[in-house]
Amino acid sequence: MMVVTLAPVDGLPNLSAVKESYIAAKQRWASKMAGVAKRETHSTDRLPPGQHLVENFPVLDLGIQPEVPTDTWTLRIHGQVENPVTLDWDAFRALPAFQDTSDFHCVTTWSQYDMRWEGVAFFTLADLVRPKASATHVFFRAHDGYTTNNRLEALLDDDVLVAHSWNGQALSREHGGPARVIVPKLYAWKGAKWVKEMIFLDRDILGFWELRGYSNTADPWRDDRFA
Ligand SMILES: Nc1nc2c(c(=O)[nH]1)N[C@H]1C(S)=C(S)[C@@H](COP(=O)(O)O)O[C@H]1N2
Ligand SMILES: [Mo]
Repeated sequence: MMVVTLAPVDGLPNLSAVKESYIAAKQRWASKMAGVAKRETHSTDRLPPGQHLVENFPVLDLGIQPEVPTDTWTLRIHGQVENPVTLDWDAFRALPAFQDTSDFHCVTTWSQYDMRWEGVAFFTLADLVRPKASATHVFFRAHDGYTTNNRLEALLDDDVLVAHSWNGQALSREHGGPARVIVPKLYAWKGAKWVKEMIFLDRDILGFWELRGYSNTADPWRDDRFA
């Protein structure tokens, strides 16, 4: 079993300002990692309204599938954080590994169950950069020019990660390799393929689809597709 090490609470900056919700959410994640707790589910209806189940893994992009070699790959995480970082591939892969199986819901109505992802938990990255109390949102940029935004709280869930592998294989280029963001409880456009930058913000900034009429909240169980 994987050993989960939590950063000591007194190692957190400005503890009084750290949101209770961060700590509570992190505890849920840690107990899941330790095998004690099941993941939180959003609903007892596994298939959200208006979705149909597929067995294949369709590819959706903006017509560009950038080739990003791992030897030049970097992930820059900055903004409203105490410790901005730029990770190269080796540094990213040296972070604690996180594996999770989750369902995938695309706004174009297909869903696939039991996608096995492996990568680095969003919590691990958040612990590394230490969000300031002012951080409320995260804006993501990708190598194809795509952007998307999320509420920090939505990312502090026990199933959010930056994935480098899917179903035991290195993530293919068409599916966003070397690394993509997965936010299972939201429509899949909220997870950037070919991710290169995560900016913690003290306000919301809309991303590519959010600017083009898609819902900013993107909750599949509320059929929350369009703004
Ligand atoms: N960089 C980038 N990320 C992206 C997209 C994109 O066009 N570019 N499309 C989004 C959409 S709409 C969906 S449904 C999923 C599709 O992932 P897939 O192609 O692996 O199925 O990626 C999301 N992330
Ligand atoms: Mo999508």
